[in-house]
Amino acid sequence: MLTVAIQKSGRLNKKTMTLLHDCGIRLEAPRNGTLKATAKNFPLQALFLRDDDIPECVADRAADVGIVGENVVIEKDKDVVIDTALGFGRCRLSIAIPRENEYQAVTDLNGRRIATSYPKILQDYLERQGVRAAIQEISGSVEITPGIGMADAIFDIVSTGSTLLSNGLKEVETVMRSEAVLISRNNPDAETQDLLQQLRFRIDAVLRAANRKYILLNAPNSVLNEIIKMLPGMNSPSILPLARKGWSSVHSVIEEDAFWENIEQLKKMGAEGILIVPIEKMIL
Ligand code: PRT
Ligand code: ZN
Repeated sequence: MLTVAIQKSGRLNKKTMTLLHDCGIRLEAPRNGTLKATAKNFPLQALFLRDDDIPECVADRAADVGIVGENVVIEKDKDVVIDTALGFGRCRLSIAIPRENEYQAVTDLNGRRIATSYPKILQDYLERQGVRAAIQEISGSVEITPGIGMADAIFDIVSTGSTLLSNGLKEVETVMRSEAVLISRNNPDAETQDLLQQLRFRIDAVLRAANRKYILLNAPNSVLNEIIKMLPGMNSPSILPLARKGWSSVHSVIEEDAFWENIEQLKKMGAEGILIVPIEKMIL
């Protein structure tokens, strides 16, 4: 049985549950007071915890793996390893100061008070930069501290930047970027290693599919070579003859990021009837 520590409620809970669901692992969502759930169709049990407790829980063997923000993993500094980046919960950890204050360089923070819930990450950063500042550790609402005179700057998670904006702050240094990650221990036992490998295989298939689309199009045979060069697919595209003389149907896989750019070019090359279809899982 693989025990997975996941966030009980909060920003990562829903996406974690969705990821496990897409991996074919059926778990009931945590209700008030539920600490554990056992999956129906995979030897896995979930422990629902506060995100701050997840690294320790894995390090202490209460769970075999965990899903948590990389920022929390680095801050807690427990004996765990980052196994797989999961592509959700993306954010950055930045230093921000009141909008009206001048700022030239990180040395401007010398002698200042910086409020944060991530003192270790901040301390390491300031040391690397050779800056001496007073770190004020607080557990929540970091963004209000400059406004009430408790701090000169903050170090906090930023996503869209609207929290900083509405508190009259501006971002001056980006210290790290973070996303949700799967964590595990060094040297797991054979059973854990085997189950982790199965879970990782499923996660990889889901993540790969999420970044790609299946594309079908019709094109004149005269441009097929050029189209094949643009759409290498997983190996090479499938080409099927159409009833319409001199035309073929091309089936392939394209990267989500390259998608709009490619569509424009394909149309110019004479492609017609372009269909883009989501992929559920992708195994190489
Ligand atoms: O209850 P528990 O302790 O489990 O949860 P929590 O309240 O400590 O964490 P939670 O659920 O807020 O966040 C969990 C994880 O989500 C974080 O550790 C990050 O890895 C990730 N994440 C991604 C974020 C954000 N985006 C985010 N925007 N965590 C917090 N925020 C907050 C941030 O603190 C700030 O207050 O959102 C605000 C900024 O957002 P913008 O969009 O206004 O810039
Ligand atoms: Zn937390």
